[in-house]
Amino acid sequence: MTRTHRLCLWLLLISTISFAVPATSDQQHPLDSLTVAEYETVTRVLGTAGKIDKSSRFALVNLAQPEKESVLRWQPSDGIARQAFVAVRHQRQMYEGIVDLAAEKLLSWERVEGVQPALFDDEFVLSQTIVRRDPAWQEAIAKRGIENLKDVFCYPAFPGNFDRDWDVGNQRLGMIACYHTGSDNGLWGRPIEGLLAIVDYDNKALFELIDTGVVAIPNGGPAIAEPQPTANPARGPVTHRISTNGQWISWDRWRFHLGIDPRVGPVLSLVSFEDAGRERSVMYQGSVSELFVPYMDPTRTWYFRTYLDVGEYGIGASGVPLTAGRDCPADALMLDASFLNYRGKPTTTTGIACVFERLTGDAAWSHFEVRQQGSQMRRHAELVVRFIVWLGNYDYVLDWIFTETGSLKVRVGATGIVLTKAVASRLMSDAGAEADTAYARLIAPGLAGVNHDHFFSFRLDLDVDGPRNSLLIDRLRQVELDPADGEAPRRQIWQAFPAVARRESDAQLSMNLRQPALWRVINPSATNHVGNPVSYQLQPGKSARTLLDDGAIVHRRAAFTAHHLWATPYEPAERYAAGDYPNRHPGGAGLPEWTAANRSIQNTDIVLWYTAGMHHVVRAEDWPIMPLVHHEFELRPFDFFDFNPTVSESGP
Ligand SMILES: [Cu+2]
Repeated sequence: MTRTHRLCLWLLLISTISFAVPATSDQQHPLDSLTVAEYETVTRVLGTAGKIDKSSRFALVNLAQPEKESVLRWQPSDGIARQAFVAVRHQRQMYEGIVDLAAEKLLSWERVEGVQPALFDDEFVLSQTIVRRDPAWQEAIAKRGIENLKDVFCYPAFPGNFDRDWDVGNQRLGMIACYHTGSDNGLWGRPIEGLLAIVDYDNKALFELIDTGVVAIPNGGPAIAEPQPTANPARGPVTHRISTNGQWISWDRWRFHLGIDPRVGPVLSLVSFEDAGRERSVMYQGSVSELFVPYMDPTRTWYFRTYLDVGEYGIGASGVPLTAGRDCPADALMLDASFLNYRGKPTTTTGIACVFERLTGDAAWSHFEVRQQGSQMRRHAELVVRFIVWLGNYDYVLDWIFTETGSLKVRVGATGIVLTKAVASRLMSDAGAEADTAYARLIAPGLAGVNHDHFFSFRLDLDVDGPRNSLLIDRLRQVELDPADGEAPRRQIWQAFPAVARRESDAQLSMNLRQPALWRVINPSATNHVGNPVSYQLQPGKSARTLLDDGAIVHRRAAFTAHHLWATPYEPAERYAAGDYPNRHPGGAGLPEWTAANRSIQNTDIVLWYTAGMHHVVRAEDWPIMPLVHHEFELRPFDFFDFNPTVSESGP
């Protein structure tokens, strides 16, 4: 739940681990991630221009996206214009700027009014120190039988925006809930319930203390067995068919550029598939856009827990350092990435992502031919790009999966530890159990897992055989027939009724089993060998939709959850579904704001926004650690090829 290098801070608090020495490399492509040397240029330019001082906090520094047309036209002989986007909080004000890295020049610097950036690492530490030195909080802790403040660990969240009196002031406030660490069972199973400290980070003071009464601290849960020592093989040799060139990765007939952005994590760009000697474009850029995790407990110490993990914490720089042979196969290609931390110091995370090939044991296709009494099959091999983010109690495993059949799948696995609430009931037969579990389920004596959702929003800038695309919706509808008119006595069938989405409002769609539809990005100017427009289909997988009304206060900041699918005309500044600064935002930013003009999305460069959702009713088996729950969707070639693309290729 925290952002840049919170892992570092966490570890600083409880142990000591150091990160690898930053490495630099020459840029080879306009989309390459910023290097340590470039980050140093950013801080030097801002320092020279007098825009920052020691008190300044860097909220986000990443590659300023170069103009798309210039990237598409780019040749290695062109040279590379490099610019960094910078968001800095200085003297309680947010500023955004662009730094020209080659010229070492500040191109723009603007104040952004009334917004709050994601959590800074020092605020994570400040959350602990503000409460610990407050006498009222100390008294509340003592009342709960805790003698040693060192046994208390606190975790900050942001207050959201709920039309409270103090929501107007845009103060930088944190909501601090604490846990008792004094057992072997881990802190997440020992919440100090009924106590919430609201802290003012700017004034380094307690803003309000809410104490709704003592609840016994639960005894955690069964200890999680110590992991077996794992072999930690040196990197490589990479034995599969992956080849790399700078940040380019090629496998089978796929080729793409992979960067790790500090805010959204992996960004896959210029994704193409080689078809009969032609490199055919599938997607210009794809990445996570936002994660929304609202809890459904309306009580005073819980109601605000509606986390927007990308905008409130940032997930890219919080990627877990992965180990080959444990988080990824032993022969995986391990990738590093550098970020600028909140104080303007470059850091590098080694193994922040891995890339590997695997045989799934499934068939890409198979067939038994009766006339020859023989069968054929093609083994299913795929390439996985893996990134794992650590968000406090939860962990998300994000896999982008490429298949030989031309599909690109995205799989998000939720795991880690559920957010728990201490309750008086120890058994469901206890008198107060029904009330205690109105918004939760009892998962251990005195410990409840609170109902919540996970929504994963993805930004998918598909360019199917080029940028000029349309969204075609094939609606499958029941058709009544009159047997008297036909040759056969059939009375009902279903037919596909295709319609092109002309404007943004036509593309605000959700899954509906009774009224199914295929969502396809077509290129109206390119046809396959029988004259159908080439396309890629966005095939949703297991998903859920918000159960709350569009206008509900909880969802105003995350209105993108109102539909599974949105489509917008390409606009470089539109990157985050809940807006650039969803923290404390009154709501309506991002997709609802952009689509208010109901722009044309026909035969132009379009971007899809897809949200996979999950209602999480917590079960006993989710404790003490939650088995991975996967959500997946697929970008599937649909008339993109003239036939099954694996038929003409030899398999692995
Ligand atoms: Cu969950």
